[in-house]
Amino acid sequence: MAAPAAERTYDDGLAAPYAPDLYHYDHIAADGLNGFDAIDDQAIARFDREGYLVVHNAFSPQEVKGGLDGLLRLISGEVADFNGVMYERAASGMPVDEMAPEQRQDYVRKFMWFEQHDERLHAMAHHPKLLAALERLIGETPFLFQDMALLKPPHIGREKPWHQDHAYFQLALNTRVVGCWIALDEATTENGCMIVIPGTHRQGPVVHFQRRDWQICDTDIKNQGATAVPLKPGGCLLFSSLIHHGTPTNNSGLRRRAVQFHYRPASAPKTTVEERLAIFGEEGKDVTC
Ligand SMILES: O=C(O)CCC(=O)C(=O)O
Repeated sequence: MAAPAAERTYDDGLAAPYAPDLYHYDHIAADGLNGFDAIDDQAIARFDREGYLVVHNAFSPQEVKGGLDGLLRLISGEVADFNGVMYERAASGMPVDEMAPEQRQDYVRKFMWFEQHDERLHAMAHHPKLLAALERLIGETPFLFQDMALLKPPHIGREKPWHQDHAYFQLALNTRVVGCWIALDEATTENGCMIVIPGTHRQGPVVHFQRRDWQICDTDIKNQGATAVPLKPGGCLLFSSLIHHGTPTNNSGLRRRAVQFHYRPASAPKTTVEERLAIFGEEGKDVTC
């Protein structure tokens, strides 16, 4: 059973209009690697320079199907101790409880903390080749500390405004954190693929504001050189937690399901919310949005 309407959780961001050029990009990522085995020293150097790496065919069609089946199983409500589904606000008047999971997924914004609840999703997050690549990027044993998926459903899938993932994490700024965003459908510039601004991870932290989301102020975004990262199912984007990135609204009729995992060095100590906000928060800072 899906959660009854009263217990349903909704995305707390704001689905509001934004400037048409906010997600303008100058390039389409064209320098992807073919599989995790292709990550060599040159690729690691590119990651350090640009803040991201594109890996095509990182997961097999069977693994992608397993991931999608896993998400549908979690949406169906049959996993009793899983309650990490968050719906788009646009679903608030919809009878999603009466829908089959296949239809219900088109109202889901977000999954949190799911990988422990489905062995196929767990296997993606702990894929040996992914972990080996992460060990090289991070410089020590990677530790999965967050799993999260934005499904960005057709027509209603809200944007994820420009941000740095590190602004969400209780980890010291010099902690090498790598995100892995895996396309389960084809992600295109029409249905809201990832857009990154290469090199911005080297500019340090940017103050975030609570606007349509916890985000970088729209007017602080300098998206010259922004690069869209379309991916086929099974392709993935590895990216620094300090790179500026975002995704526009899905105005298309196409699904754009994806999962995302974040890894830190196993030895990295945690900091506090206060320490994080002293760096990324607006309070006490002489800046406006
Ligand atoms: O999946 C998306 O649309 C954006 C994901 C993302 O940037 C994030 O969750 O930090």
